[in-house]
Amino acid sequence: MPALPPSAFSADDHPHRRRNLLTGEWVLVSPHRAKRPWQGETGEVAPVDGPAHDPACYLCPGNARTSGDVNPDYPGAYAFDNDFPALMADSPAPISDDPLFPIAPARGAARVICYSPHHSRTMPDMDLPAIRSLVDCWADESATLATRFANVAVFENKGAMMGCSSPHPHGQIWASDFVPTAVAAEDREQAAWRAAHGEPLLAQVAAREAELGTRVVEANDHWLAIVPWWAVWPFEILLIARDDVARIEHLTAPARDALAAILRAVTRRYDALFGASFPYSMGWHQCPGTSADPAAWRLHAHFNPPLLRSATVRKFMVGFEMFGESQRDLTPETAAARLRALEIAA
Ligand code: H2U
Ligand code: ZN
Repeated sequence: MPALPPSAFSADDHPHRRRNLLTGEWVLVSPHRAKRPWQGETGEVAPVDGPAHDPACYLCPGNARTSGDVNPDYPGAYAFDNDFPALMADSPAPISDDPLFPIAPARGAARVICYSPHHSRTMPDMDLPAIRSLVDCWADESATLATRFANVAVFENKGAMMGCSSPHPHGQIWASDFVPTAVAAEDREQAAWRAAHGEPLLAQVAAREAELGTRVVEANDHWLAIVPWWAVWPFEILLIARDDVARIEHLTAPARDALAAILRAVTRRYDALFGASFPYSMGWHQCPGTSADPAAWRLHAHFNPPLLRSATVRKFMVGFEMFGESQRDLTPETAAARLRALEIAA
């Protein structure tokens, strides 16, 4: 069959691949498959007013954790050493030079962050001063851990679907003496971009996306939330710092206030999409201590939510995605338009 001329191509209709400039990986987009009828409901969620304190919760103020340690009566965000850490500061180093069984040392620290004393309020239900307290906690933890470890990974698993172990809103930090694979890929790609184009990749992405608007979900003076060109998850969001900042602790006070506002707005849009508390895994990416080019870095957070069609129907990364490359049906532009169109309370 003869190939159609390039002018016949439409990104809304025809399968194509898009390259993720942060990782170098490709994603297959099959937009015609999203034209199946849509019957999902959408709308604002009524706030679920669960209890402020649960005597059986390991994370509530004043309660004992599994280790027996008692949480203080903390007023805002509160961080403590994970009682079951995945990384430890003093593990002995393995010794082997067998090329068939490569092995490397792994040392670090793991912390848990309770978002607030309130047992039931997730980010979209927290008020701005409470979210700002969380941002300050992330920044302080990141600064302290960076003096001892090469990488500080700040993240949140939200919802049982994403493996979150407690309803008390919380996140985690894993600091490591090595740079994990995904951060190393972004370090390599951002350095290569700046070498070739003279500017940080995400500075250029943020400027162009703000101008185009088609993939923008929320914006303020210091932050831009987009469904990126290369999004893999149906409603994936990339939250980019618009100031020239590479680490959380370097955010100014106005940028921290603006971050609290955009976090609330983005998570409210997420909850409004399917009228239910929206699960995701959120992770910050910041310049590691051993970066090839710190000036190429721009602080950002990824929100990877699993949901596709409703509060219960999720996208599975299986088959072609697992053994070939990631694939999506809904275009990032359509996902951004749907998130943007939702009515949310200020
Ligand atoms: P996740 O919900 O993302 O799994 O995070 C909860 C973390 O809290 C988990 O890593 C820790 C678990 O080890 N934890 C404690 O450190 N102490 C406790 O008493 C309960 C849970
Ligand atoms: Zn609790």
